[in-house]
Amino acid sequence: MEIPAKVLEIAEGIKTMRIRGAGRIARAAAEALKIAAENYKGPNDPGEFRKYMSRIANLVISTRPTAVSLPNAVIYVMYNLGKASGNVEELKRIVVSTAEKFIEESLNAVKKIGMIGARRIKDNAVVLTHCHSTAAASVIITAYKMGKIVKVYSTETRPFYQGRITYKHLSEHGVPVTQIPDSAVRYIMNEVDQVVVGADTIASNGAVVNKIGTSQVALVAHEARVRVFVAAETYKFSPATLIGELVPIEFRPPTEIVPQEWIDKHRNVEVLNPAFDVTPPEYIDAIITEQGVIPPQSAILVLLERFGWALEKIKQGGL
Ligand code: RUB
Repeated sequence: MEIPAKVLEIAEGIKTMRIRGAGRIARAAAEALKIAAENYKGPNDPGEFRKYMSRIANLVISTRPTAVSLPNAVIYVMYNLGKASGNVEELKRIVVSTAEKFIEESLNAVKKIGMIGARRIKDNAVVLTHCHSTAAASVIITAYKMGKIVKVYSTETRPFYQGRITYKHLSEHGVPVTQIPDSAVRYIMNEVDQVVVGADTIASNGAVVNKIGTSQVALVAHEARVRVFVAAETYKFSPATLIGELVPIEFRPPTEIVPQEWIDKHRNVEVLNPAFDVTPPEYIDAIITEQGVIPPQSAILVLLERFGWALEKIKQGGL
């Protein structure tokens, strides 16, 4: 059976970063599964429906490698489908309702993170953020509305300039934002009280994978004794890291850094575009989740609580 055009559009949107940011990617993935189920027109055979859904799941997961929120969203829906029995109509309903539940819980988690995280922001704080994270923005906007934030420094976040999205997002809520180039972070850090960033993936040892440059920001903050907070929903914790799997770092096309003509003229120059980096737990003061604030060293507890059920499957190579 053909894959519905809308599902292909979502997959392409994630790949080309029209849909970006780990939370939005996860919700888009759940939406793609829902649309696929609703549009299934294959044989009236539960086995065929399951095969079709697995094909969609693999397609969606293959779009971007680093943010674990993507496979976690897909696995959540597919695990519930795997447990269910019944005819095609019943199975379709399971996919639709679990996808909707994931999306709703995800949006609620971002709101809760805002409320929980804002309590950790000091009065009259100057905050620095990197890239564009809806979870980090939720903390910043909530704290601003509580009258706690006087200024936000937002890095431009080369090469994709997600800082401009942050600027627009925060400004729309009245937050005073100053854009700085990524290279100005150390210069400006002595004015900063707290750093708040998001996460694509959190490993069982508390290491945080986020937009390239996050680890430099955290290192500079550590040197300046500025506290670093990571705002992340619990579906950004990676169950595979419980058994020692590494988080794959996405390398994107060099044309996001320099134009093709430049590459053609400088054939002997290699241009690398790693999209994410890893910040070790020692440089992170706390992770703000929808369940509360934890030290990075407690990431393993979140993982066991949320993904304990997945361990057997992971060991068998099933996730
Ligand atoms: C986005 C990025 C964000 C996290 C968290 O990278 O690194 O900090 O995904 O975002 P990209 P959110 O632009 O390459 O997707 O809190 O919105 O999930």
